[in-house]
Amino acid sequence: MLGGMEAVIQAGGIIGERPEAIWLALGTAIMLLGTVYFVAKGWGVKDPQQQEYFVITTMITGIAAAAYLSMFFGFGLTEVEVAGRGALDIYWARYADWLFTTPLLLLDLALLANASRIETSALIILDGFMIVTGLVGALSKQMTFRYTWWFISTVSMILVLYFLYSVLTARVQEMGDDVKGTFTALRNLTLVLWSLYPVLWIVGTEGAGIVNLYIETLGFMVLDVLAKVGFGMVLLRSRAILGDADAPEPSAEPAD
Ligand SMILES: *C/C=C(C)/C=C/C=C(C)/C=C/C1=C(C)CCCC1(C)C
Repeated sequence: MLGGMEAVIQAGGIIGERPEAIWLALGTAIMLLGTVYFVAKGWGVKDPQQQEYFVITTMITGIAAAAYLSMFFGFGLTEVEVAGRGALDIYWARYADWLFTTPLLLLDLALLANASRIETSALIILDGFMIVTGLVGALSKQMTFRYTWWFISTVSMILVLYFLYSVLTARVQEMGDDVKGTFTALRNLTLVLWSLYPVLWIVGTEGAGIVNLYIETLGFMVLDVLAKVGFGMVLLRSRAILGDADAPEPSAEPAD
């Protein structure tokens, strides 16, 4: 009881010092709830192919929950002295999170589309390059360098998204309606949400500084929750994964 009170007081102190920490706390809670939900939903799954999706998707929200908690505690936070801008607060733990979670999201899509090993590797390497160059940009001390790395990272992202739109989409065309429908929904979700990350970065504190850290942290939290928990909800509840037996029937077929 006393320990609980102390924890609440301490959390209050963190939010008092860093107002954006409220969104990091909320992000931690939602990612944890998502993780628990996916574990519970995947508990009885016996089919190894189905299990794969549950394991990957649960890891995504689990990693994000840990990253959000570390950012809330101020562990995943550093200051970068930027010429003409002063000391910027940079939450580097985001990039550690994304370096693992974005390849896992792509792996879910690649499995769904039955992509080849080489296609999956190309996608994941390009994605890793996007996150690492974004991190270099976030840690650079000159605005010119920061914008240059942002541009390089954004070009990589466009290639990743184009790959989803062309190569993986072509693969899904020969598959059943369940897979096609689920893949298309998740692909479109990914195209829209991922495109917003570089926009938020460039208008936020890492870039032009039009949007302050409080709003930026809220924005990234909403994007992360939709791109991970929202993505997992669509995937793990779909008939594409569960098959006809386990997924809810859209309408009952009368027996003859
Ligand atoms: C769950 C987390 C997800 C889906 C994160 C996605 C992140 C990106 C697509 C980030 C992209 C970036 C750029 C394209 C340029 C600027 C730096 C980044 C890392 C924000």
